[in-house]
Amino acid sequence: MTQITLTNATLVPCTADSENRAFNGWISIENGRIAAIGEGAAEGEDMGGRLITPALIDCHTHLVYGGSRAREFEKRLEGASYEEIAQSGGGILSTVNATRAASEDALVALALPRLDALLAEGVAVVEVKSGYGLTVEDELKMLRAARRLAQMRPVRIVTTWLAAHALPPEYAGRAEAYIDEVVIAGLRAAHAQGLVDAVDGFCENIAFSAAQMARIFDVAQELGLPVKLHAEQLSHQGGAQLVVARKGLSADHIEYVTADDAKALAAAGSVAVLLPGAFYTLRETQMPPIAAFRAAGCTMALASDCNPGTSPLTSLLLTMNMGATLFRLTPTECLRGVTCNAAQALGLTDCGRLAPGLRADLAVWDVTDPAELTYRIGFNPLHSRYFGGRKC
Ligand code: DI6
Ligand code: FE
Repeated sequence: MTQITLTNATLVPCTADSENRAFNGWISIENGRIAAIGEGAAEGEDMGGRLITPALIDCHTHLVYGGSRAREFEKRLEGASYEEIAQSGGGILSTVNATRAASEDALVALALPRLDALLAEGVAVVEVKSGYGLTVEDELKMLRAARRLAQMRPVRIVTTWLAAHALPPEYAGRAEAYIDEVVIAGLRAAHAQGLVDAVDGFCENIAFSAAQMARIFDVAQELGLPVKLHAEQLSHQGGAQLVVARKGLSADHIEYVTADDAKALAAAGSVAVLLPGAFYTLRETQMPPIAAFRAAGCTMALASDCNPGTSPLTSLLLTMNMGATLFRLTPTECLRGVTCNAAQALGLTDCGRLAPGLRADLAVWDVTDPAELTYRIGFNPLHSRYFGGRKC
């Protein structure tokens, strides 16, 4: 049995009862799990008062992809809109071409530096979506690449089927056939191969309708897979209400949700996943209704949305800062958004909090005030990271 105790630490458990109150104390780890946590002095490794939080969780990324969208970025700087670029065959489809052309090995090699950037800031769990293959085989290739990342680094990868991300040109005008032949057929294959943990879609006027997503969710639920949705990002399409009806894990982006949607999400127990990196990159002005989420008691998470088009972001610390500066979230909401609430958004109950019995996934920081994590810009105070009780 391996047992260690970290003592003289400033602990923020991120559990519901203690909220984000930081206290001086100790935490003991046994066999990769948190054994106990307490206030005051104890024998053990002196942490010098350093802050210990749950390791961070990035609950929404498109980490695996080929190519670059730097040229498109320049076009947008010159005034082209994201929708215009998408409609002229650029945008997601340019990443689809590059991802189809890349081998599985190449996709892994391209994703690793992005993953390493996240891990360097104390991340332990990363959700990774497919959605740039848009053929059965290329979508499966993306998910195999995502799964391989967990064998190459000390990290937990949660995979999501996002074949309903864009309509590929070979199916132009035949969205229903694409849904049957690629989205649903591929989902069944991915499930049979153990490659998929959840199902997502892009519910938007430039992508798929709520009715189309409902058809895909029927199959997800038949297979016992949880659902979530890119909903109400650029317009209001009814995606959030679909998540509610299916008791989905989360509705993501949701700049255009209404106060009624917020109440319904809270009642369904679905998490509102806020993605300030995409809001920032697209220079959106429609804010997600934070006051309505708070009033409804809706659980809010924050994620990087790391993707080559709308959020080329591989920093959860910067995501937290953007959550505060752009969306006016409190530092406490930002920290909970990338720990306990992000775990909830992934349906994980064994991580994201410091409590006995949970995985010992910890981040140790060279600061004492938890608000420092949100307040600083471009500064990484990570001291060390524990993954399943192992310092790495
Ligand atoms: N919403 C987004 O912000 C990303 N996907 C999505 O459905 C953008 C993906 C991209 O532009 O490559
Ligand atoms: Fe996304």
